[in-house]
Amino acid sequence: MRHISDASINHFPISGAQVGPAVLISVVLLFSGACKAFQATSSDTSSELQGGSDASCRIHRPLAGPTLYDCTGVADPARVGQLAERAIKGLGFPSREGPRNGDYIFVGRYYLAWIDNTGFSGKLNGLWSLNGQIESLDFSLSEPTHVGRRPISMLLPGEDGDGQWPRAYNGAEHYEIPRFKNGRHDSQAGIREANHFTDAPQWWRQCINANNNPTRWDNPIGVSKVVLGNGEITFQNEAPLTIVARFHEDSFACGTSYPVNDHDTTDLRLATAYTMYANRPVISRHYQMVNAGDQPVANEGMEKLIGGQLLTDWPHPHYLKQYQNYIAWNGDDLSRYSPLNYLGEGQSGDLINVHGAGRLILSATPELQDGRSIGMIQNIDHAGEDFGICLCIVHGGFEFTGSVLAGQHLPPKSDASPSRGMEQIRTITLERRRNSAVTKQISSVVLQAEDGESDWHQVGSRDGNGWSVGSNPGKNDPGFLFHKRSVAQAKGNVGQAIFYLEIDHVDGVDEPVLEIDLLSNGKINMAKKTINRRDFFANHQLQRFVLDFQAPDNGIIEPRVRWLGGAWLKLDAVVVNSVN
Ligand SMILES: [Ca+2]
Ligand SMILES: [Ca+2]
Repeated sequence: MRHISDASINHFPISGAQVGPAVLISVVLLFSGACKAFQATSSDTSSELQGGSDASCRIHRPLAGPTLYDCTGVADPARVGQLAERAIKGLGFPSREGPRNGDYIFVGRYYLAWIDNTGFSGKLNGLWSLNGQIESLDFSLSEPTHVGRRPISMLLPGEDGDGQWPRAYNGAEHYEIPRFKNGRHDSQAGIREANHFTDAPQWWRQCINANNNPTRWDNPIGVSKVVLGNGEITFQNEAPLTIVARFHEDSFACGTSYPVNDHDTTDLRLATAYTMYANRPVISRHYQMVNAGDQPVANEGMEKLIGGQLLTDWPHPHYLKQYQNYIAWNGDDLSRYSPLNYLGEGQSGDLINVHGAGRLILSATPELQDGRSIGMIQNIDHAGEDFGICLCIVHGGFEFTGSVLAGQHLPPKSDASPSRGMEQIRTITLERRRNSAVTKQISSVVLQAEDGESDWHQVGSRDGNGWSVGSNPGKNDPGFLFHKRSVAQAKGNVGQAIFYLEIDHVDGVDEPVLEIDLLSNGKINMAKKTINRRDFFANHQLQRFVLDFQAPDNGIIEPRVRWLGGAWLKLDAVVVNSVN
């Protein structure tokens, strides 16, 4: 595999632990039509270019933490920095994996976006809808917690605030191009990125998971560039397409340059860009193939770029982001969709719904609502291209799916100049409410662990703001750290129970330490999860663990935490949020 980006590693003062509130605003630059182009960083793989004129965006370039492009028009830059900080913290990622130094945050009137450039290549890994009100700019979608409201990303990574990546996707967007050898489908080409797959089939994991060095989260992939325009900023990336999945024993090896036939390869790159707008609730996604090698690319038929954005987990969609509820094709009129039962019960294969081109709107709510409705437009329809949705149970995501860049024919490079194919654009639309319908409130109950006595707690003791149980292997019997507390629910409510937990040592034996579950009316176990020691990211740091549910009947649900008898653990609170 060719790493264009290796030279840049030493230039970023990367320290994953420094993403935080105090560092977001340390350098403020202003660019406008009068400013000259300037180099953004000391890196030779990332640069900024002045595009149009009359733009007025502030650039906050912190010593640590992502570079912030503030195009909101909000007078107080600290206000925008606070929004970015809340968005970053709300994802719950370990500092190395979340928004950090080397990455970009864009903020306009209608959205805040995390463009990842460490471990991923110019990828939109977080997207938050904003209310468009300059005087009181705020998130459109957030949920109650026991310590204020948490903004919720419209994309899958970190949507639950528990620092989780999609289980078998590279961040919030995937790309793949089928490759053929010996007359059969041999493998997939794509971009090798940092994420690791958990329960994907082995032929996907073998290449993606080959590099398990923690430093894989530190590096840019390919070459990135930021172009400052007129009321818009474009985040570009160009990265090599190499083999990322193998289907046969004799398939092309992981990381092989793009095979153009059974024997020859070429340096084919995927050039992508996101254009973000200061005053429009849309995002343009650009795709282009670039041949920087010596062999011609002559793709036919199925040889096209397959991919799309990951909106939410599947079959566990975020309770406020059930985009499968309502759908509109080529118009504004949402109709009930819900092709599958909640949590995909009975689903045996991926459910795909695609058109050749057009406009698609998805909504969790019957009327468009900021942060809970999203759309996509694909204009061009080359032979065999399509776009739509996949409720993909195999890879674990609800995605905008389909394909672009079909039938690309690219000559080899000429002298030093690569040949470039045509550019194709998809438009992501952040659909917004167009009437004054009242939004249904989230119902929220906070259960503080420090409240109650032995009736709530079988083991442990009050410990400041929570309830803890000490490590005493071999002596303590397992028992409930928290139980017998109920929250009323109406039949059909969907929601999430959020457990705020802490451990003393992450680095001990990686064994099960806790079980969390949810009972309905004292008997039906709606959801259950076993938590291992190394599911915690850091020592003595509060971390969210969540269980999704749909109430099967009117009555009560009981969130429980069962200690398995080994490790020191502390519960701060359990929050139960739901909507109907
Ligand atoms: Ca990253
Ligand atoms: Ca507490």
